[in-house]
Amino acid sequence: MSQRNQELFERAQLRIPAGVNSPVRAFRAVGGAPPFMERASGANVWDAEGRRYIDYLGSWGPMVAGHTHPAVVEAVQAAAAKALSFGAPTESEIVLAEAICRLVPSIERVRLVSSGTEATMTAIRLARGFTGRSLIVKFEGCYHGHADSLLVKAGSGALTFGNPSSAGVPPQTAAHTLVLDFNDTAQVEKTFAARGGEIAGVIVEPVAGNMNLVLPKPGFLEALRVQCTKHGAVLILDEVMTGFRVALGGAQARFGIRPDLTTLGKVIGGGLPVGAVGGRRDIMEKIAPLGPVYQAGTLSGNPVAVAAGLATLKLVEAPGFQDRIEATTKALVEGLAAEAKKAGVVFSAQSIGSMFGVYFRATPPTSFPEVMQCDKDRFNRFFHAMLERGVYLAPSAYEAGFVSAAHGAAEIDETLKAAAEAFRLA
Ligand code: KE4
Repeated sequence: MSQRNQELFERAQLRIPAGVNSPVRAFRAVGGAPPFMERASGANVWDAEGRRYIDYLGSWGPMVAGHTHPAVVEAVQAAAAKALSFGAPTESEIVLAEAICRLVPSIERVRLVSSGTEATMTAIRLARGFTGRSLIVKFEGCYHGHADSLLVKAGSGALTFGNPSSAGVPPQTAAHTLVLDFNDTAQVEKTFAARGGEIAGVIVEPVAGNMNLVLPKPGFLEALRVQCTKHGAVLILDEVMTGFRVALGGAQARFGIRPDLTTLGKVIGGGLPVGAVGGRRDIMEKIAPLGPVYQAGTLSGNPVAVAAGLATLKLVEAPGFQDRIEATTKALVEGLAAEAKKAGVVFSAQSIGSMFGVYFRATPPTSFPEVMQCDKDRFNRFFHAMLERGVYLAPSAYEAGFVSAAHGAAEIDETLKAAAEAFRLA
């Protein structure tokens, strides 16, 4: 740990709990102290010591076009020079709403908010308000932000209510959340058979990225669609992470699933605070001031943030953008697996779009229990060996990684060279 970073970390902890404004940044999962970042460009970030890293975090997803893309910076500067915020409607919000509806056809109406948490919190409130029911189904290992109803872990046994996974969430709140096993289609069908009439909605990451990357098994998402339709429950695809990243139209386009509601974030803000909840017109028209489901936000649709999002979406939908970034990500994971094999390390990796997962396990996990079998300690040693060699991976064995359009053959080669050494040290 360099001197300057250490000083900043100690100073930060005097005024900010754990020295960070979001828990995962504190490096508690991987150990050690986090480098404090100072500037970024393209595929790279530099810390307070001027050390450069190839960045596979990309701010946890938003920086899909690469850091400080000139078109995005220019759009932000132009918007900021006109106004920082109105708290009144602007044309740019209409343009972003129209773009989202065009790129994600299941979204007929959309409300902009300022974070993914606000989007998912609103989506479950809409599901409850629309159906008049209270029960929400989520899946262990999926993360949807920190709204009370979603900070719930599996209770004992699948059909019992959830237990709070955070202090401060009343058991009465957790009682309205049922936590099932991701990819367990039979369990979903059994749960709906037993309690379908009570279920307001199901919220799922269509491709899980918060327990590391776990792909949906064939039939799993389809079963959610069938059961929600059959029992009148609202199917919410949380595409905050997968939106515009696993495909231009998100995971729903890639897997051919039409949800009732979709939540978005990250990419649609291009690094600035934007979230969105959208979907079926009849559900969205339940939201205030049209309908009885209240929701609001001082900075919702902020013109500077919207400008960053619009400029990013323009880049993302350019011809060939998705194919190129998917090919780069594939080259990364195939190269990592090859280096691990040469080093004789039990390892696997996979990617979808420009999201990827690395696992110290012989095959990619297909469920939360299988993720838990990964060798976390070995990942942590690998993480630090890569960091020391100028490669910044997500600081947890249970997070996905992200490639941007600014990553190219040179970055992949440099990463694989670092990995060749890091695997021997892990
Ligand atoms: P935010 O409130 O952090 O903007 O979004 C919450 C959220 C909702 N849904 C999904 C699928 C998400 O991945 C997230 C946030 N992702 C984490 C990364 N694991 C954000 C990083 C952090 O918490 O600092």
